[in-house]
Amino acid sequence: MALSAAMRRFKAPDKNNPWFAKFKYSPITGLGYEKGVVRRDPSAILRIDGDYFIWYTRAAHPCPPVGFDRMTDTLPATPWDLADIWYATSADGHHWQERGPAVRRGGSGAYDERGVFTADVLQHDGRFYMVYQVAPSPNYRSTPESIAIAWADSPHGPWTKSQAPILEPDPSGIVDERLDREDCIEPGAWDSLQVHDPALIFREGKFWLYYKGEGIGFHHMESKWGVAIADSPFGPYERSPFNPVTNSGHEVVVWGYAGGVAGLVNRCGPEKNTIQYAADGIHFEVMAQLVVPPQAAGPYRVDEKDNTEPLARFRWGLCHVIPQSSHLIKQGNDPLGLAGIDEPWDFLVRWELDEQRRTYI
Ligand code: AAL
Repeated sequence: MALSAAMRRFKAPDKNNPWFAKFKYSPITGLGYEKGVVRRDPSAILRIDGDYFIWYTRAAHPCPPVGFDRMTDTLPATPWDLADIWYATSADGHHWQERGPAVRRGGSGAYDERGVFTADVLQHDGRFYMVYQVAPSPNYRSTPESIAIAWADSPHGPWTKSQAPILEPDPSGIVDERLDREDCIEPGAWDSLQVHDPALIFREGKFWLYYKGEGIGFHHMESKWGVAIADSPFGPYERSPFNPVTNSGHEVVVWGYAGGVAGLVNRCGPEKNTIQYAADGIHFEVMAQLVVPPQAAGPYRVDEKDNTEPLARFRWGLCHVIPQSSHLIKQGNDPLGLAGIDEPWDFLVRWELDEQRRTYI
């Protein structure tokens, strides 16, 4: 077969690479497209007493987002503005029942007054720890966003929130909150503007909090990941001196495997759309390059005893779909029903590995 140099680069390494994956997408019931409601950024999925549990950002808005210049106390700037964290359960991973709010945004003057969103939940020693993003009010273009934690004895709650965020942006850099990060007075560190998308992993007796950082003076799509480590889930968290631990990546998707940490690095940076692995949780290497990976994937986290291959904790889950960029996952006969959607209400779909299509060629 005649092969271009580009295709030759992929053929040999990816054919039998256990880290390589292609994906297929299908609609779900209960958390699909709904006018007036945003559902996005799902957590990893846990199985508890025979049911699957998922937590996600949910907002009911009077209109599609109006942007930072027109937002008010009730009009959202972005799809994830004025949001709370809700949860849903399912017996089969296809049909979901929305169960209500898990963690709501705080009252007037609270550190999380404008929004709580982008959750991940770790089950550890019989307890549930939820890490998530928080935004104060007012929330302008360049307002700092932080990471907080809540805990519960049952996946149904009630959840107790931390008194204060557990991780805040690096204090370097100066920007007027109302202006764009690129129009700053003084640039800061890679995570000086906002810390986002937390995911908590327990390894080597400590809590490893992976997060996405955005920096004052940096471009919008120049995000990277860092990690901060603590003895207790509530902190204090200490940033790794090696941060950032990736040079790319948007929503953080990480899973423990073989003593190390694997991750789906997507959307941003020179190594976007790759699966990476760090045996020590810090020094990530590219293991496979992907096409059309799920956006903000929440993978089903199998138990440690079933965690026997690289993608065991990345076989299926939910992800969000942003209707405006729906061409990304438009497939064949439009099984997700995207063609009829003309308004930007983000929603959740199911993704899974496409075992039939394991190579590029
Ligand atoms: C997401 C995440 C964070 C960002 C925004 C909402 O996909 O990266 O949550 O703040 O976009």
